[in-house]
Amino acid sequence: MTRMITAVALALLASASAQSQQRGSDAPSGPLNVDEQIEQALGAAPPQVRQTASVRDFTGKTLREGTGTYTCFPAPEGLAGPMCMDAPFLAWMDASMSGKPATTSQIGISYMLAGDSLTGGASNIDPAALKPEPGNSWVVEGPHVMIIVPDDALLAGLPTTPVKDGPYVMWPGTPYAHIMIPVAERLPQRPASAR
Ligand SMILES: [Cu+2]
Repeated sequence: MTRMITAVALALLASASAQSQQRGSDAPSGPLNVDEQIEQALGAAPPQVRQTASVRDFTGKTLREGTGTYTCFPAPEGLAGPMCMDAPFLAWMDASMSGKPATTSQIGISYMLAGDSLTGGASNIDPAALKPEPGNSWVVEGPHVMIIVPDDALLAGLPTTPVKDGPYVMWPGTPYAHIMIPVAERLPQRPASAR
């Protein structure tokens, strides 16, 4: 488990530092302290998960020991947002972040009830994209839940673009396809020229 998280951590850190360099003087001031990281991470969880979740940072360090099955992470800078995931989703996330084939034998669930960061989000078509580019379908989603399934045939029939009126598939046709279930209003979008 620790090794898994470390791999996630390294990939995310690499993305984060690339983003900071690109942002240059617009970079937000200073990193969050531990309490702020915990608070941000738990912001992704519903109340009952918030009570029991573990919190880790992207170096693999445990910031808060939990008693439950969910693990919450603060937002990687410039990408996505804070999230709380169960064990199958955590394993899948590690594979997707390190570019390995991501499969799961079980349903995996991740809460992102704080939504993406305003400076985060993701390309809906390219799992490796780090920022909005023309045509890469970058979406800054509001509060949502994500689900991975063992067999992509189960995704058939869902929209494959980030529609605004219901669930859709992110990263369709890739090994990293998953269901996005928005539960509140979508956030303002980042223009493709944004740094
Ligand atoms: Cu998400």
